[in-house]
Amino acid sequence: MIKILITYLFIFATLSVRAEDGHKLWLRNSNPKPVNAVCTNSSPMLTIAIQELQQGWQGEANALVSLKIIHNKDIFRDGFKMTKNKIQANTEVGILYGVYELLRRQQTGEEIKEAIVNSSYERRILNHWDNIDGSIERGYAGLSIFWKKGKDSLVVTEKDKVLWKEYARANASIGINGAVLNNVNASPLMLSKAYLERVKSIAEVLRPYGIKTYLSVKFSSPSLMGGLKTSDPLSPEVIKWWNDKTREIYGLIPDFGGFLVKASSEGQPGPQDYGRTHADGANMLADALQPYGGIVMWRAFVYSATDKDRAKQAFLEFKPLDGQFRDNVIIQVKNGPVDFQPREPFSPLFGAMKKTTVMPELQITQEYLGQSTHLVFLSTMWEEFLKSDTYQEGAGSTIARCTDGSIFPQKYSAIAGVANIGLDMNWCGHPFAQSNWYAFGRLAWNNQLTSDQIADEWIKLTFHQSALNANQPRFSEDWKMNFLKPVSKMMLQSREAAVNYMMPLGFHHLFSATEHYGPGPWWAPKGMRKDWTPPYYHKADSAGVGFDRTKTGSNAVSQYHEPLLSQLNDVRTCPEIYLLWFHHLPWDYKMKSGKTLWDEIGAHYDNGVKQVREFQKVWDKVQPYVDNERFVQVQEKLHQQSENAQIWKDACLQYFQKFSRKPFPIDIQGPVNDLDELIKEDLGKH
Ligand code: GCW
Repeated sequence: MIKILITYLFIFATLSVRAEDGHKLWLRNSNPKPVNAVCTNSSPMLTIAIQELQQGWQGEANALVSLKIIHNKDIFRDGFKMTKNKIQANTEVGILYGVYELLRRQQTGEEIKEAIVNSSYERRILNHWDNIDGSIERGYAGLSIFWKKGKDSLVVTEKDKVLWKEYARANASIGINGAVLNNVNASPLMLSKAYLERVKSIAEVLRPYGIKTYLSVKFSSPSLMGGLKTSDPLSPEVIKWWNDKTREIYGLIPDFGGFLVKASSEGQPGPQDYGRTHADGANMLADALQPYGGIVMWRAFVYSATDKDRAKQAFLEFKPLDGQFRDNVIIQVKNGPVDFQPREPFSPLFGAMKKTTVMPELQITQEYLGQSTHLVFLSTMWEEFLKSDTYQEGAGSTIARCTDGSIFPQKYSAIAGVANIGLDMNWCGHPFAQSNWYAFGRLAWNNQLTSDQIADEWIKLTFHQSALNANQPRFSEDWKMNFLKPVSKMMLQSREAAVNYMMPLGFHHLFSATEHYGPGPWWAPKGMRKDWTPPYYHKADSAGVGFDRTKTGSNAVSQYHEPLLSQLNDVRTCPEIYLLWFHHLPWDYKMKSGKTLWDEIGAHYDNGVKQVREFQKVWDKVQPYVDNERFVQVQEKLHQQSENAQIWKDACLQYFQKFSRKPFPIDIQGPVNDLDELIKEDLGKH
């Protein structure tokens, strides 16, 4: 009888690995223990803090937990002091963050000792590229959670509010405290009364979670919306228009964060249309926002043809303006000098703008990294970026330190990530894409965190199965060995794998068409801007391959600080991961491995394909530990990723072979796809 019962229990335990639609993200509070939470003050935000404790408490049953607003000068901004059962902060939002940290530590089994925890950046912001018709630029997880099409598009429903609340909670749980609600390619309608009313409703839901609302604005709004003859930033009527509009916005949303602006970039209007500089444009908006404490995030993603090398253009335009911006202007700079490629060296603007606040812009949505089909954990890419040494103020001037206020005196500090969130049930399309949202928040909070710590936390929070009885350890040794470890290893390798099968050794922008998904090193339609086509970037010819950005080439290296400049300039010291970014080299150039460049390129593509096949094996083995729904979803996506990786390899190697005229490297698997077929089918347009 007992045996039958045990068997029954065992079956039950196995079945209890329930189906999961992924909607709960990393917030899967299960079986909370009773807790007695008391707080000195009361407010909607503190009520949330208490509710969270009650819903997620995993500490001692019936513990007394005290939440207290204090004045402690070692706690900055929204930081907090934490012990096992006490959270103190100078602000309400500090208390909320302390609660989430305490719960996370309980849920992941991390040690909880007395500590003051402060954030690296003051502003930790998601940029949504959501259009007001509900579509999302570079969105791969369904339509917008904020905007929709149709005649009822501005009606705020209960369903909307529930979703916004879930969104706000997820963000707050990882410390994100700002959201830009619309695409940087902004519609002027965004600033109309009707849309601003909806923004107000969204802001009301986000506010108790400590999230400020921001908007992207179109620079020519005064003419397009206001009917003015010009949008010249120095024109008094334009200045007045923005002042009035800003006042109107703050009337609706008193804690409004400010504007994000894409100006004089990719066809968007900007101050240059009126013969003015970026500083003129940004300062005019900054002055309008200043009385209310708002900021302007002005993007440096510009590449008008001021130089033959697109990678140099943002620096050429912005560096001379250093010192000319108001102190509530932040220049938002993409991590790399070109555009969110699988791997780029950092943008030389970091550390070089010494009198201007600069914030990194990272891309969480995987525009160039397999979108919502490929499993790519971006944390390692961001960690590599944040730890890069600019040498601008001596060795150790990492990007993290140049941007978080450690090196330069600056009024604000900020970091942004382009969101990967949509209406899909699991928010991000790929179950593992949630880890990138999570990682962005965690790194924005603490830019010194390591990716293995982040992966470890995320896996524990996302895939933890509740124990059958309270005496079982939260994570069994078996689970850690056979699930946590292999899955974490797979995540940590995944970005390098993508670099290998897409564009290793400094290759960049080898995408077909403008979808930025599949390979197209050949793609160069007549009449297309050259710097939108792959041949511009790889420059393959019979002599070799790569973009010569050395002193004798485009001289992009000169935008970096010594000793990095010389290191990148010299082919013998340039890190091989950036080799073809900075050098044009013969196909039989000798690599550190002893292989020729051609063979080494082949080895990387081949390795990338093998790595993904390895991921498939890892995932197949962890089946007993995952609910069926997520298991199958990831399995199918890995299958597609594996096929795609093969296509990338076959396409790129066979294409470059036409220039190298060398045999396929003998120690790698030969192509299985025909190049002409691949060109015809064009995975880019998937
Ligand atoms: O990465 C590129 C994208 C565009 C995007 C642009 C930008 C919002 O391909 O879709 O537009 O960058 O960052 O402004």
